[in-house]
Amino acid sequence: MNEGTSSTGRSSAASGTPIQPPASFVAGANVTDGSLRESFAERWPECWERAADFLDWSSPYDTVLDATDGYDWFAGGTLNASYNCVDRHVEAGRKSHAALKWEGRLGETRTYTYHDLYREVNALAAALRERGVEAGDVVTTYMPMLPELPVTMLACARIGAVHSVVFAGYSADALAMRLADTESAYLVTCDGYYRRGTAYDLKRKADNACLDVPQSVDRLIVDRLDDDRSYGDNYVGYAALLDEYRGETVEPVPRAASDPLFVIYTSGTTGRPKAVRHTTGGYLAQVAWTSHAVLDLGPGDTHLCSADVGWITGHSYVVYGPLALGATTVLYEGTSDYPERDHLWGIVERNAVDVFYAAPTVIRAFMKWGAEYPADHDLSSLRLLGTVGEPIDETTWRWYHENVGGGECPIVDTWWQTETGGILVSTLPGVDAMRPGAAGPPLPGIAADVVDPHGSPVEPGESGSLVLTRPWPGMALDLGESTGEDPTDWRYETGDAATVDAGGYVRLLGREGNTLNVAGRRLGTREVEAAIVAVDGVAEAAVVGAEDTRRDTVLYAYVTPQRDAGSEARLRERVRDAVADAIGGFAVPDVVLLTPDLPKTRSGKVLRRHLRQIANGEAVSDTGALRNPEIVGELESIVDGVS
Ligand code: 6R9
Repeated sequence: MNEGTSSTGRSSAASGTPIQPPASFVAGANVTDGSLRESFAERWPECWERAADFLDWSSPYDTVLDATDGYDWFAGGTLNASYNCVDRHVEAGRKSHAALKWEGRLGETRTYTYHDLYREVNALAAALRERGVEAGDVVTTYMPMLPELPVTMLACARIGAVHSVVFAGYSADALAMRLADTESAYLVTCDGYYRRGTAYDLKRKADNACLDVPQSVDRLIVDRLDDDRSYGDNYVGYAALLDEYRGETVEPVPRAASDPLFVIYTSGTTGRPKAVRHTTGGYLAQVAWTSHAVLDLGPGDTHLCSADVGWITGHSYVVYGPLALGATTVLYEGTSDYPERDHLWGIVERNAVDVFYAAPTVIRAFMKWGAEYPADHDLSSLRLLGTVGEPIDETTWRWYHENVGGGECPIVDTWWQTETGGILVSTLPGVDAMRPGAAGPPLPGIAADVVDPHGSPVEPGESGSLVLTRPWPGMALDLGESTGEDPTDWRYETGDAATVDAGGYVRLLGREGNTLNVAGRRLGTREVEAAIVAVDGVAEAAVVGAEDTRRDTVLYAYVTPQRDAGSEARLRERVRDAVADAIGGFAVPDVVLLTPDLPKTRSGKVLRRHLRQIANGEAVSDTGALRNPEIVGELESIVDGVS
């Protein structure tokens, strides 16, 4: 195995061989110190000063971690997130640097320098304050990917209000549930949005949601559709209001490090959405530090994260992380395939994007459409690629590495959750070798184990549950409620199944419950999926277990073919052969279904729960978390057709 630094980083390496980051990347990387994990471990928890140092504090903290009553990170310190993401970059002479670039669905573009952002955030903060918003109040937003969204988040942060961003694709009911649950009396929304060139009404959904909650809701509305519609008495126009306050400034309100910065709901992969609150100090330190150390961002870099701001990934790595570091963040309103399937690559080219961060589902869609779309664009500005949200199989990883990164960009496969605030498991791109399919070791300062049902660490290569065994600054407030304990004696169960290899690399196997017992053997469905996706002509696959009449497990593989995949019968055969070769005959799916798509959450995660119900012939319940509920009926008739 070649463990040395290669000059180009080309991935001619055979499966399983670690790939070193290219020397050209290492030479300019933010973090190149190979002993960081050890030095953090030796100085834990004081090591986390390193993250706090990325921020400007209004008053210094007394202690890095106060564990006397829950986990209070940077206790005694105060700071303001808006000051850290905006003002200090203006003060440092970077006022004319681009903070935020935006591309709209109709091809419009807007650039906000740090100075522009400063003016917008101050004006809105002044307006919100005039309307009665006070520190600690919850302000809800309900809008698509518009620059007004990060502006609103930062304006809230400036006056100490807590934002609750609700994804624009959610229904009126979902918005009402969140408004009521947070007792939020303020809503910033917009009239509508464009999807594939068609205008959709958002205001009607906002109206209905507000009718459904006990409190009265003060509403600002952004005019996106420009259609001269009258909004009625319940709404105040955002643009006109801002014009009134433009030029006013509002002193950033110092917040305790442990004061909540925002509330966000989990996406429903595991069941009912749950409210998670993140802190001002610990969270911001964690996302700034990981944006620096993992995404390798700094002032002068342009970052494109394809996640919607409505998800935690958008909060942490579209808004707070890049802006805390003074980088440029790119927002786009469209989908990645409208007007054409090269839309995202055009954005990368036009904005000379340095770092690109996307979910495997997005990358698999590109793989399905074909390499000609990225090949049509000059992507040479890219320096680093990242993925998040689901396990990325080796085939997709290699496609991404070659066709987007030109074989020259390291890939960081970053594991984390809404509850963790920021990235916790990943390679450091300037330090660690990449092992396609494995996320990497826990980051410096993070302690994790893969354990059996009794809580004992499993042997290398064996699957178990991923647990985090020490708190970290970006942990959600609600995770730290166990009190007075020795912080090295604490654990958080992530709910993910994983293996860890002898080198400490964590390989994620999906949510727990995706591990099956087939013919007396334990089988991670992800392993089977990885073998299937490696087959030529396969774009995506999900494998679930159903029970037959004898209560034995029957494996169902739902396989989405690529364009031009050829004969269906031959593709099924190739799928079966590939699983037999990669894992063994016992793992070969009993049923291979070719499907046009898979049921996915709005953030693109495959919902295997529904696939399991369909395979078992059960009624599919609770499709509220689905982006494409119509696929359920299609899959049911495909399954009916074979059984
Ligand atoms: C950031 C985010 C969290 C769940 C998590 C895990 C899965 C995230 C992953 C990954 C494998 C990765 N997940 N990153 N699985 N490899 N690099 O996605 O938050 O929406 O809360 O989902 O996503 O199952 O537990 P969230």
